[in-house]
Amino acid sequence: HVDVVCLGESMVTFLPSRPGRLADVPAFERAIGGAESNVACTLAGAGHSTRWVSRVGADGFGDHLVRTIAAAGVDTGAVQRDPHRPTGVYFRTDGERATTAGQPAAVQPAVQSTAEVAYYRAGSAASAMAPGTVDLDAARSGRILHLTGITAALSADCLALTRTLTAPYEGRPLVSFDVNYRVGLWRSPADPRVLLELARGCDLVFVGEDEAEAAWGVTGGPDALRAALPEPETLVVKHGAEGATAFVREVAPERGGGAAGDGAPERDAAHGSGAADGRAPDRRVRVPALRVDVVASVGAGDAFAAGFLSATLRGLPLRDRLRHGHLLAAAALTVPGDLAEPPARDAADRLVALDAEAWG
Ligand code: KDG
Repeated sequence: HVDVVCLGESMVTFLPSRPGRLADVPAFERAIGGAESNVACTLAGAGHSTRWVSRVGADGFGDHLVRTIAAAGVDTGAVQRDPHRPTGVYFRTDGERATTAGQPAAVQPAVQSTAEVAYYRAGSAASAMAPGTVDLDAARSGRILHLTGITAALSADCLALTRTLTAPYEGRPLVSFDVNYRVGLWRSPADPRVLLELARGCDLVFVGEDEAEAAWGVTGGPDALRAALPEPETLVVKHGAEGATAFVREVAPERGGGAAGDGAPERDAAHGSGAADGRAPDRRVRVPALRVDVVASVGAGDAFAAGFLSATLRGLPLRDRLRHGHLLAAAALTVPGDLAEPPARDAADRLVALDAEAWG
């Protein structure tokens, strides 16, 4: 088994040469994007074995994606080439948030200030991923399978594939799901509430408070979200620039340290929800985000997920899983592209071990 398999569409991304509106930016630089391959690349950089499962065109952009993601240390052997459909591309601007120094760190806001995104991905090679076209054995070959709600929005086939992979089956890996509500992908009659249904079938879910409100109309903070999503063993609710709250239902004591590693001020020992419906009570930990000068927020949510997953694979306590998420998000927030070089593991561990004062 590899540590993590990430499945989803990646695109060649065009980053603006300067701030401004899409109508005004004169030149763009080529980079790569794709929430799931971002997670795979970041995890590979953090020392984990990863595989990316996807479909790209038999074109130069497809070559570039596969080459770049493989060069990051990710296994791309299960990526299919589609001779009939192109690789998706997208252009974006940074918006106000990215040009204002002193902004606090944000964990991938779903609704970004004035940033504009122009996707050219309808009918892409990846939108033809389906239960019958994807190598399902490869998709299920990790200790963790990481998916996002972006895939569900790409086509009926992609939604069917997401349903297949999030349904219960014998020997299922731990399924991680980042809701990743992308407003621009849900303009058709499709209803983003399907993301709530999909998330319910997963073991670990990442969701922003803002996107839960925009996609599902769920308001009322992390406890309300936990009430709406009681099934996943782990739920991570992101509060934009403020931080994140994780809920974990633990039947057995946590591996790798448990209470000794969890700072008391950030932790409620037991959280009431669950007891009434026969589920074990939650542990609930809230950890503030790091404050950094944001260069571009895109990719920060993926880096956060990668940090949390890496620490989960290492059996670290819940508080430290969140801190590793924030640390990698901070790295991604301070570069223009989606991907930042993660700090070496021992450096990351030292930063995560800093006291509560350093962590706000
Ligand atoms: O999380 C970053 C992604 O949003 C970006 O790389 C592009 O995958 C992408 C998407 O579909 O928005």
